[in-house]
Amino acid sequence: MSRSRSLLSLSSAATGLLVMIFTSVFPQASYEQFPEIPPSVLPPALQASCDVGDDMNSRLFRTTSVRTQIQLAGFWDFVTDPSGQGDSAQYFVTFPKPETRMWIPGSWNTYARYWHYQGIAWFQRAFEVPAEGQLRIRFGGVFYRSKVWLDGKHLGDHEGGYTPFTFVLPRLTKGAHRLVVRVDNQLDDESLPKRGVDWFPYGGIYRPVYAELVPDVFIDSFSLKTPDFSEGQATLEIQAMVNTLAGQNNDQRLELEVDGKKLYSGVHRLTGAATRVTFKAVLPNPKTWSPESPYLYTARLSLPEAGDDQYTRFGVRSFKADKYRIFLNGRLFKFMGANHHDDHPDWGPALPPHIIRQDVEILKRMGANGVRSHYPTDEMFLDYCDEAGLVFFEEIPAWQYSASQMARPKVQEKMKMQLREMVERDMNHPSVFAWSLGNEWHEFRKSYDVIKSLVAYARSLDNSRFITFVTGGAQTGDPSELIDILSTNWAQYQWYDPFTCLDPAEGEKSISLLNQIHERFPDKPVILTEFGGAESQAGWHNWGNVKWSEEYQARNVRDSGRVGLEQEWISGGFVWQFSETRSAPERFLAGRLRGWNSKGVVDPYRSPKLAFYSLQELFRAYQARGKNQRVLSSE
Ligand code: ADA
Repeated sequence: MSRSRSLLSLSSAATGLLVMIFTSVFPQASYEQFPEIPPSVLPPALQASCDVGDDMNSRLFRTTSVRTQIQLAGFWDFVTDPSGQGDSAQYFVTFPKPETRMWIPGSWNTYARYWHYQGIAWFQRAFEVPAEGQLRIRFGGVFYRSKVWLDGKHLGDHEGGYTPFTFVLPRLTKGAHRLVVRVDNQLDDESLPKRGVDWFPYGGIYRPVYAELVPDVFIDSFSLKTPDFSEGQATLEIQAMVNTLAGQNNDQRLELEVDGKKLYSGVHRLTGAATRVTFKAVLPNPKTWSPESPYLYTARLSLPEAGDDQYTRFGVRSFKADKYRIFLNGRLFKFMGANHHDDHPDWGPALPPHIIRQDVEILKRMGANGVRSHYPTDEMFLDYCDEAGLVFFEEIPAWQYSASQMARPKVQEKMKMQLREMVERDMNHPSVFAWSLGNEWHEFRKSYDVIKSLVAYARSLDNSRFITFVTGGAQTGDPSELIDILSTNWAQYQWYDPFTCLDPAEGEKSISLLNQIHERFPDKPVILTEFGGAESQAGWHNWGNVKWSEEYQARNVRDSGRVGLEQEWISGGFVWQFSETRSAPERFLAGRLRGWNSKGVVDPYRSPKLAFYSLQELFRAYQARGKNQRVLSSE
């Protein structure tokens, strides 16, 4: 008895000693210090949005009240075509015996059988059109190249994996029709992203796809800007593309309602197949959108005589830069955010609505007010950002191009196309803060003229948002003059050097490099677009200086993030990264734990790592100090 008791006390003394050592080495890692997580941190709008109202499950609101829509999600016939014989064998006329039936939206790379498959694949499905008329088919996202046929007739091609594309078929008969899609997820040196990019090139029809019957005259798209507003009123600037079958000229009445109230009615002359229509309207007593109070309006644009309508949501808010500081609606704004990939071990990039919603909820629990992605994310994700008050930093997937790649006209053309498709799709989201031209072009100083023309192009698409590109490491160069915000990926302690450790001297060196940005451009805002990247094996703990441990990651994340919030001239940043994500096949064994980029602050299934709590503590402490509430005029 006494022997076991003394053993017990000996072991508890040893445990106590270990705990003492542990807590003195990692004072921030003690669980008692982690703030409690409230049951729900979502704003009321997000809590109420279970009823998405959109039968196509593509958005959080219905996009039309008059068009008949046809859901094309579901099982499609699927066959791979590694040798590329499908074109000459005319799979679009006679589809071969399917290898399997595949659930759409989805990616073949999430199926065990096609886990590694990069190549060509064919999809087929039949569907019913309930009445004769003009049919518009919309693909939300197909990775990466696609070719589409309807009833054996080639409709067109699309390149680019993250933006929607449509086809309009005049006078389609009532009854059964057959769609065939050829998809190729092989990347190369001129694709966006390029081959070897640090995320997985999941192949497939992975975002919502549907068709709808549209009248002879219909609204193809519409954007809504709120350039000026005061407490009394906001000016709405509307731009719509109205299409006319066979291009007849005619006059059409357009009406705009906001939250059910008519704000505009006017007749416009339509000329040719597609006419750009612009007009202004006044919204009285506007409520503003912000992370604390993300107020959203619903607008409906209609063609009452032609019998068409389209809905969008928008917010009234203004981001302004005043020297190196960013203000949202006149209050100081610093990012406390995370980089997000549309990626999940079970769903790949085809995040279903409940996972999107949960990711947004986790970000809110972390105390985040922002998100960044390397490419246009899922449209529903942006809808949730609008509702939850997460400010979105949006980019085209021009990732780590060399100067010679940037110099190729083909690459520039594709970059412009991606920019245009991204801006057209996402223009109306109040959450979207900036358009980024790309990430970490290591030789960007050699690409001045190319960058200049891309910046001018981006401004011509949308002059109401900041334009930027992201540098790898604290760097500036002459092209930095061209942009509104200096965006830089930075960590206080480096990760890739095999001998790196959480060494204060190394930290000071990185900070002094960072300071040089502000020394050269004292009047431009700086954002740490990626901070604190360090990989950790979830569940593996060790003394803080040991690479791959959760402690190492937590410390790097916290220290780097703190610099972004405490340096007056830095407008905060985004941790690299939200969850662990599957990396490119080329990187499977190159410094990537089991082929995944393990720098997530939550693991692939979204369980929190220590780094999540470090950030939560940092972000909440900053919020508690009320720093993001300082007003422009009192500065
Ligand atoms: C860069 C890059 C990311 C990712 C990261 C990493 O910062 O922008 O996409 O590759 O490095 O994990 O190394």
